[in-house]
Parts: sequence; C-alpha cells; structure tokens
Amino acid sequence: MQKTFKRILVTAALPYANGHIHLGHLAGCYIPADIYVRYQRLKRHDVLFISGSDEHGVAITISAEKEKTSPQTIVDKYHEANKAAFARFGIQFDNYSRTSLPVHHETSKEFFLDLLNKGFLNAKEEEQFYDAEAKMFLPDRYVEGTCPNCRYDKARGDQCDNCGKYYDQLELKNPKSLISGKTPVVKKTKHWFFKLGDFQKKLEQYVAGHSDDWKDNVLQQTRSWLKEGLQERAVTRDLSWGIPVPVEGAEGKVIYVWFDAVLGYISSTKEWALRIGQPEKWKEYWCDQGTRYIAFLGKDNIVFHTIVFPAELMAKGGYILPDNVPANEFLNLEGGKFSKSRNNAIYVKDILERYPADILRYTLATNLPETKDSDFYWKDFQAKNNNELADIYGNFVNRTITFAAKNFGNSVPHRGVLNDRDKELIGYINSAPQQIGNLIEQFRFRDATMEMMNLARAANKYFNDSEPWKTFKSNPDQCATTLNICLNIVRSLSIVFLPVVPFSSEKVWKMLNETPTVGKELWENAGELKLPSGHTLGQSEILFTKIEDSVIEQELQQLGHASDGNTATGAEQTTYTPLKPQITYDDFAKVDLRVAKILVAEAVPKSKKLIKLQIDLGFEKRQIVAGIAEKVMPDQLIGKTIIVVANLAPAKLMGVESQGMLLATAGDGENFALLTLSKDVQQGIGIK
Ligand code: B3M
Ligand code: ZN
Repeated sequence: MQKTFKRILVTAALPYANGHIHLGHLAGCYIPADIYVRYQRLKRHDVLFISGSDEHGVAITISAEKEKTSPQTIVDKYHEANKAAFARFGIQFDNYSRTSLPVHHETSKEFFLDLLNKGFLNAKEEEQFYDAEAKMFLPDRYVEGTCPNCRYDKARGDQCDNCGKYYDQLELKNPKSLISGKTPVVKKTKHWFFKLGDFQKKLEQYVAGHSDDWKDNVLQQTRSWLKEGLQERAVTRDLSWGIPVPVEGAEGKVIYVWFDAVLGYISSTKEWALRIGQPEKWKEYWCDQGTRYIAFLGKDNIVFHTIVFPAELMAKGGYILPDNVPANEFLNLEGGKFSKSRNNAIYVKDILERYPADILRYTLATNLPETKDSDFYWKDFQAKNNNELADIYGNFVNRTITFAAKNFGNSVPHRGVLNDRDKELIGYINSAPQQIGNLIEQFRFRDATMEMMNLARAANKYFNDSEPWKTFKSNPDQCATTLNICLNIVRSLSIVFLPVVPFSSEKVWKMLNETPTVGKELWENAGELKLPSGHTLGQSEILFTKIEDSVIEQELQQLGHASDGNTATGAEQTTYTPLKPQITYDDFAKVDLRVAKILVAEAVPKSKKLIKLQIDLGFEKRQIVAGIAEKVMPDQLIGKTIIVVANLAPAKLMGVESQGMLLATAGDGENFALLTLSKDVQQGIGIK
C-alpha cells in the first residue's frame, strides 16, 4: 500500500550504549538505512534520518556492574564511542540523540501520563522474582533460567535469545539471580500495565493493510503475536536507573526501557528541531499524514516496532505509524554467532583502523541478512574487495581517466557517430538508475548493490571490446567517442554507487574535476551523459587497493580461526630469547611492583618511541616514560590499569623524568600487550 507523500522519516534502532557497535549491528540495520537515506537525498526528497543511544534499562545497569562503574559512566563512554564510529563509517544521521536527555524524559513522561489518564495503563500488584540476599527485585536480564518454550538454559527473564520468545519471568524454569547466583523468591510489587489488548483490532487492521509491502519475517512475527491475543504488559520496573515513574507512590520504580526507547525517535527529532532553530518542526515528521515513516531495525526488535510502539502512538493519538519496518535477520561471523566473550566480534572502531569504510560498506551491502541470516567471511571480504571493487569498478575508473589523461590532454574528447556497441551501453546507462532505484525502494539492498557492480562490469567489458588503445591510431574519432562514453559512465557510476560507497564516489567526482560534491547531484542524472566534451579532468588516484592473503590470514588467526594447513605457524615462527641467569627470592623481593592507573598519556615530542604517562598509584601520582610509542597509541592507554616497578631509581629519557617503569610484554604487533589484572583492584596494591 504505497501512498503519496511529502517527506520521509527514517529511523534506525537506538543501540544500547553499553558496548561498541560491531559489524552485526551495521548489517542488521544501519547500512540498509543509510543506503536508503542517501538514495532518497539524491532523489531530492525531504528525508530526515534519526537515531541515538538507548541509555536505559537493565542492559546498561548490568554492564555497569560488570565494569564496576556507574551506569552514567557506561552510557557516557559508549554513546560518544558509537556516535564517532557511525560518523567514521559514513552513517549520515541528521540527529544522533541520547535517551538520558531531558527532552526524552519529558516526552516519555508525557506519554505515560497521557496513557494513564486515558485508562490504558492499569496499576496492580504482581508477583516478581526477588533476590532476598541482594534485597532487590530482579527485572528482565537480572534473572536467567531455562526457556519455557525451547528449554535453552541461558534464557533471560523477559526473552529467550535462542527462540526469540517473550514471556512472563515467572514462567522461567530454574531461575537464578544474576546478582547472587541464588534461586530467587517470589514477592509482590506494584506495577503499571499497558492494556495492549485494547488495540488488538486496530493493530490487526494496521498490519493487514501492510500484508503486501512488509517483509515476510516482519509479518510472521507480528501475526504470531496478534494470533496469541495481546495481553497487558508491565511498563514499569523496580530499578533506580531510568525515567522515574511520574506518579505519586512510585518511588524506586522506572518506566520500562522498551516503553521509552521507541519514543526516543520522537525526542531525537525534537532535539534536531531545536538545534536547527525550528522547535515545532518535529511535528511535520511525526504528526502529518504526508510523512512516510520507515523504521529500520534488527529481527529481535520487530514486535516492539510493529505492535508496542504503534499501540503507544495510537493510544496517545495524533501520530503517524510506521509505513514499513524492513527488519533484517542476523549477520554471523565465519559460521558462528558474534560474541564478545569468545573473541568473535568485529567492532567498527577497530576495523576502521585497518580498512577504509567503503570496502566494508560494500562487502556488507552485498551480503545483508535480508531474508535469512548471513555470514561475514574474511575471505569473502578480500574477494569482494580485490575482484569487484578493485578489479571492476576501480579498474574501469582508473583505466578510463588514465587513458584520457595520456591521449586526450586530460579532457573529455568529442562524441561522434555511435556504433551499436555504444548505443547498447548508453541504453543500459539510461535505464540503470530507475532499475537500481526500484530495488532500493523495495528494500532489496543486496540486489541493488549487485546491479551497481553489474553496471561497472558492463562498462569494463565495453572498454575491452572497444579496444581504444587500437582505435586511437586506426580510428581516432571512434576512440574519442569510446572515451567520451566511458568518462560519462565513470560519472554515472559515482552517482549510483554513492549510497553504498560514498567516500569513493567523492573521490571519483574529484578525479572528474566535478563540483561541488556528488552528494548534491540528482539520482536521475546518472542515466544521462552529462560531461561535455572539452571538460578538463582532475587527477587520477587509485580507488581501491588489493588486500594480500597474509593480511586475511592474520585476521583469521585473531579470531581463533587459523586457515587450513597453517594452524601452528604462530608458535613455530616465534624465536624465544634465552633465559637470564637465575636469581634468588631475595633478589626478586627487592622489586616493588604496584597496581596503577593511567590518567594521561601523550607522545614525547620529537621521539619515535617514548610515551609520557601520568599515573595514579593510589597514595601518589607520578610521571613515567615508556618506550612503547611504536606499539600502541597514547589514547589507547588512558584509563588502563597497569603494573609498574615503583621503586626504580628515577631516570631522564630524552630530558623527560621517569619515576618508575611500566610492565609490558617484549613482543611486537600481536605479541605486544600491557601487563594488567584479571579485574580492577585498588591502585597502589602491591604484587608478590
Ligand atoms: N536498544 C535493543 C538493541 O540495542 C534496543 C533497540 C531500541 S530501538 C528503539 O538491540
Ligand atoms: Zn527459547
């Protein structure tokens, strides 16, 4: 059911600010959303792209407990880190907000109170798991047990990660408290329940209206909830972190994270409107029927966006509902699940240190889990880069521009009489933007990306078949025509490829000496030969460099997936330094080793090797200098707990005083590591 619209609102799920975003997040939601938005911008549609950090809920408080810090510290750290990672990856949000902001608290309280006043929230006492030892209720992930549905034994209190089922926590078998490890008791507590059942009919109609345009996975999950019959659900929790329930007598209770998180899209839009100086403008996007609203998210969030959020919006009234919810399945890694604990995750911040964003954007786009789970394989990553980006797209751009530079004075030659081959390719180019655009409109980003590469493939073949290096002598007019067409296709490619590999498109645009930026072009113009003859070109540069096998081997080894026949090489190649002469216990006991924390780390000017550290020993602060600048960046050291030799005589290194020595392995690269502790302890504690 496609309606005409004046503007498009695009939201991407708000990731919990309790960990770094990884490739699974990108493939699940952010790459498709960004491709879609960039395409709509090229179509000159009014499109607003909204996201932010989800900073409430038990996911955050449990992380804080694990990292032995406050929830605030956790969300501050990960919000900034994730915001920066998205930006470096080229995800162009119009606003990336945080649910801890006052504008969000106000919005959520307004919804809560409005629903309460209208009778959609029902307060009642309910039995809940309670940890008698820790003296607290155990909401959501604070209890683990066996799933009542599939028997998975690490199911959470609110949802099973294995089968996806949501249930009442009292249904959990063999419950265990995550705080004390004990079996919880059952105790009564008061909560507010959202009467979802009141919206059963309206939601059924809403979903039926989208039976043609929503994806199967989305329809299936949503229909199965509707079929079971919607029950009332608690929208408050006994917790101190979150939005306090704005009702008298609700001390110590907060609004359930899922009730407020989805409203985060609205408050993020409000924040954006304030920032651009038009505080009321958010209403155009949320309250006007002329808005088409697309919500991108991963499969574990579907029903919150197709049932809970729409019900909240219906209850409040005056809001539009999502038009589409193109949820993706999961991305796995080398055949296994992404998992922090098993070193089986690739974080965006890390991988961008090693590869340009565009290679990842392309690799992931061709392999999105659109209809079923898909896998990220390092070898596939290499192959897509080397055989497609470098050999097809990069090669075509490069050979075309280099040829023009060498043979046509670095400008666009004249286009003469067209032969059949020319006409065929021009016909292809004329229709490609529409064809690729249709796929994007249908949320078929994998196919769209493959079509982009097919266009480059056809162009490369055209270059080969036209043999301009021969016609340059034998038929100069035809050679000029070939190059004119090729240069125009380079231009077209930079436009159609922009949603997927935006950084490369800008580079190509520059090589063509086009201004101001390809982002300001019109999508449809990709179908036309817009470069006039005589136009002067810019400088050619390599678009994509090939990735060597050894680099991929290293990546695989880091994941603990050494490739065939090469399993033990790491250990075999290491040469060990001979042991030093024996010492007595008394010799060793003279060394005073202490736990310290790094407060500040900076490179020593003019030195390649030295980093200057300010450390906290608990009883005093000191400066030490370490020769590790070639192995680690100063930024990566700040906040680390380390071990230092605290009674080493002070020394000056390049004129900088060092009052102690930091301990680290003597190896390089993979074999370099700081000595740290298995858990944080008080600074200044000795080591024996
Ligand atoms: N934070 C769940 C997640 O990060 C949740 C999404 C909220 S979308 C409003 O997977
Ligand atoms: Zn289960």
